Amino acid sequence: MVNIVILTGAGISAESGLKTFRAEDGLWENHPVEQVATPEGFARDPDLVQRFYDERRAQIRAAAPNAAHKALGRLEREFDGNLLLVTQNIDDLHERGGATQTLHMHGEALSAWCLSCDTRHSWSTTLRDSPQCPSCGDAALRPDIVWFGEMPYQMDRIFDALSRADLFVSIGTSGAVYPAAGFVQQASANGARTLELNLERSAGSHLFDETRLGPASELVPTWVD
Ligand code: BV8
Ligand code: ZN
Repeated sequence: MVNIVILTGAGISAESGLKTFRAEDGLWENHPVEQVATPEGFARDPDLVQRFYDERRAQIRAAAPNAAHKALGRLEREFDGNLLLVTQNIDDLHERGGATQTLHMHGEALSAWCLSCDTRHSWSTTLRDSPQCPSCGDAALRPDIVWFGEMPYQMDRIFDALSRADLFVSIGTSGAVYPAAGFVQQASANGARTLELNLERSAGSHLFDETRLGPASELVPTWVD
């Protein structure tokens, strides 16, 4: 049984019209994203952070999955080995492209987390207008997103899959953010072959057995087929 782990980043959704982190000036209303996407930023100015994610959600809803998302959805359906699709992205384009088991290690823009009763709720509109938790009624909802300085989700499951991987494929990520940027080394250390599909060389390109450069909407379907 062949084991594959795939990691995707903002680059796989770029051709769907969603901004990446590094391409733009990385600012939100003149605040560095690293300041907005943090628990301190949320404590300091929750309304600014909610506006940031309202905007991201609106862009996600207006976006459509591209050929790369659809190719990975096809791979999940047709591949007869073990496939783990891990994404750093908070959009739902993998799901709308047909993938059903996507692991969102940095959370999801369309999910809200209640800090009072620790429940999660799908969140299609702004919580600024209705911050009450549907379960407990407290106004304790925050974006269900892993901010800088917070522990990404399901790391044990990811590390376990990397320890057994025969192939690790990284798609559309700059290799700037940890722990995701370290996955290629873990996979290599466990004997996996490593492949990078990216528009340009990334901070981690030298760590891969093979790097193919180009848009994900071309590279991913070609690789899947
Ligand atoms: C943690 C959700 C510890 C939010 C995100 C100093 C050194 C090393 C590490 C650190 C350090 N200081 C701090 C850290 C840790 C920090 C970190 O790595 N910081 C970086 C900036 C140095 N990491 C963390 O804080 C993580 N947590 O470490 O916890 C801990 C331990 C114990 C207990 C508690 C805590 C949490 C990080 C998660 C932050 N949240 N996202 C949101 O989305 O709003 S990160 C966010 O940025 C994304 O999710 C993503 O992960 C990252 C952006 O990376 P990419 O996805 O790669 O996007 P990017 O724009 O960078 O690159 C796009 C690529 O696509 C480019 O290469 C481009 O060429 C390519 N591309 C473009 N178009 C296309 C394309 N490719 C193909 N086709 C195209 N068309
Ligand atoms: Zn609650």
